[in-house]
Amino acid sequence: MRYLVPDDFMADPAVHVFQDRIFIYPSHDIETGAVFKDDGNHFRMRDYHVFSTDDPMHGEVIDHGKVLDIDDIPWAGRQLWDCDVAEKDGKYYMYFPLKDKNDIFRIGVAIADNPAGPFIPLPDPMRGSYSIDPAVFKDGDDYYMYFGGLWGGQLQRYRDNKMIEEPHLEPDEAPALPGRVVKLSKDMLQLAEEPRPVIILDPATGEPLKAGDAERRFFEASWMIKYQGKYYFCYSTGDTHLLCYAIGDNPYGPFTYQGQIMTPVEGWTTHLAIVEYRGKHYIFFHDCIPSGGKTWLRSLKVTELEFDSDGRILTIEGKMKSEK
Ligand code: FUB
Repeated sequence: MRYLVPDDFMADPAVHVFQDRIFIYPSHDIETGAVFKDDGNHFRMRDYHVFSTDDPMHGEVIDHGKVLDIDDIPWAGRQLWDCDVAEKDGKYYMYFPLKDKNDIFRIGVAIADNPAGPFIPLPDPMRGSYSIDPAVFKDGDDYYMYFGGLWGGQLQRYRDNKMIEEPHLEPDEAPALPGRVVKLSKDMLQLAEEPRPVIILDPATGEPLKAGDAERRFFEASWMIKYQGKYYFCYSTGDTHLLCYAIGDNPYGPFTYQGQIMTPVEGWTTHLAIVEYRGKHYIFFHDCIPSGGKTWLRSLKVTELEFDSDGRILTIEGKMKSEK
């Protein structure tokens, strides 16, 4: 394991290979003195930096500088959380969650001519967007955005893509609140359809995981990879601090729960991006060891990820010591 940006606090990595380099799009954690609350009040990020490398375990990591600032987003309220970037026809589209002036998370788009930015935000959030943690996955000519997060991510405020009057989680025996997936429009700027639930099935029963199944159900931090023709939906279980995955036959699912990708790291949140680069798979994540356990000051890490011959991900020990 390696810390990638030892001199600053970066979290929630989204990672892609563009122009034969690894590009990393993290959240930029800052100290504001805000108190820790279950609604994520303490995560008050205000900008994004982009990093790149051609050797994630040992090579130089270039900081391309600040590429988007909250002050440049016309609809901004507060809290720039986990973003992602996709490329289409030589343009780079950043998708970012941000609370609007009513303190409601929406997902915005910013555009750049190259993967290192700078990104220019559109004047309004995507129509019909809500919640947090957008992760964009390209499959053939189509782009899918996975999103959603419980508690501070506000997913419990929505049913059937509509805001409800009394936000609530489901009772323990009911199906868990799912993350969402939606195809993006051809111009990459809007949702092309109504978002659909990302259903995760219990392999033993074939039924959706239950809300009370806190060690397996979805909480936040969606990520999608394709491996040997199968779709691996990866996510965090939030309050049980696990990174898990479930496998399906297409980008919409349903997905069948498989197991843990990583055991808990130091810190409350846990978040991942997996990328294949020059024949190896890498997992990017964060922990709070360098800040002495301050959960709002997280540091970016990477390690190699391996599959067994059946396509199962070998579980990584989250508290493993770093090499640097
Ligand atoms: O960075 C704020 C939130 O913490 C992210 O949106 C979640 O995924 C968690 O990592």
